[in-house]
Amino acid sequence: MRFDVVTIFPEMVLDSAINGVTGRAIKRGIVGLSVWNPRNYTADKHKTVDDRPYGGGPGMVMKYQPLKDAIDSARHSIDAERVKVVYLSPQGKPITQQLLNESVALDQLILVAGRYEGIDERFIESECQEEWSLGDFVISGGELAALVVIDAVTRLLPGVLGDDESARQDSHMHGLLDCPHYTRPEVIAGKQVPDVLLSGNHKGIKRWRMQQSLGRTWLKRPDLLLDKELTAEQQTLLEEFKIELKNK
Ligand code: 9D3
Repeated sequence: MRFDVVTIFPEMVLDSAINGVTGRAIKRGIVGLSVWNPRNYTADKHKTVDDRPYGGGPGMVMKYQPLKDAIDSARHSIDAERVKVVYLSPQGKPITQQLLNESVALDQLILVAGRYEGIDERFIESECQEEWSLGDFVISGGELAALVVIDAVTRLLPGVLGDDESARQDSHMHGLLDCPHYTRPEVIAGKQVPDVLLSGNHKGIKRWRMQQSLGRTWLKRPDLLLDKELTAEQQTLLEEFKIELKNK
């Protein structure tokens, strides 16, 4: 899979993506990453990528032509069948795991990162299939959003994570929050590691972890439980969690 990021801050994307899971996937050739800087596609001597908004108002708007020439270079750089162009913007559809799952089948994902007040609407209409957002808060540009997408999609590609981590990821994509984790020492500031985790009872541990996942989801993110069918066993575990909580 190939990621292409259209950005006036290419080093911001590359310097980050070379680390960790994404960096390893790039080195192993599982993913490709290229950056396309609209500034390299300007025609004037000042390399102008932005201009004043029609109608007035504060801020600047990214010009159509440097963006268009940059994205055309990205498109023509490989012969990909399944290509999607996504504009990262505060007006976009909120990114969810489900949205990202649908992207793993692509050959090329072109991510357009805006700066300033935004980009010329005609570029969005003619070149971008979708608009994606990180959520209802303000950041300064689309680069961090592009990095989030690259990281999250790369983790889904076959061979990127080890078998262990893949299996864990699968089980965690089923819409519940994670259970708590503990490592040595056994006591920290008077707080004991839960007994069951030291018991060696693997069925008991599995049951406890599922119960914690259910209970924490109910406490912290009840919205996640609304569109989720719990098994009879899960319902029992959650009821038991609620009773234990009351008795504390
Ligand atoms: C303060 C400027 N805002 C006026 C109400 C508009 C605005 C323009 C450009 C807000 C943010 C940005 C830059 N943001 C992104 O490019 C962006 C973003 C975001 O800000 N929030 C959540 N997801 C994303 S994805 C790209």
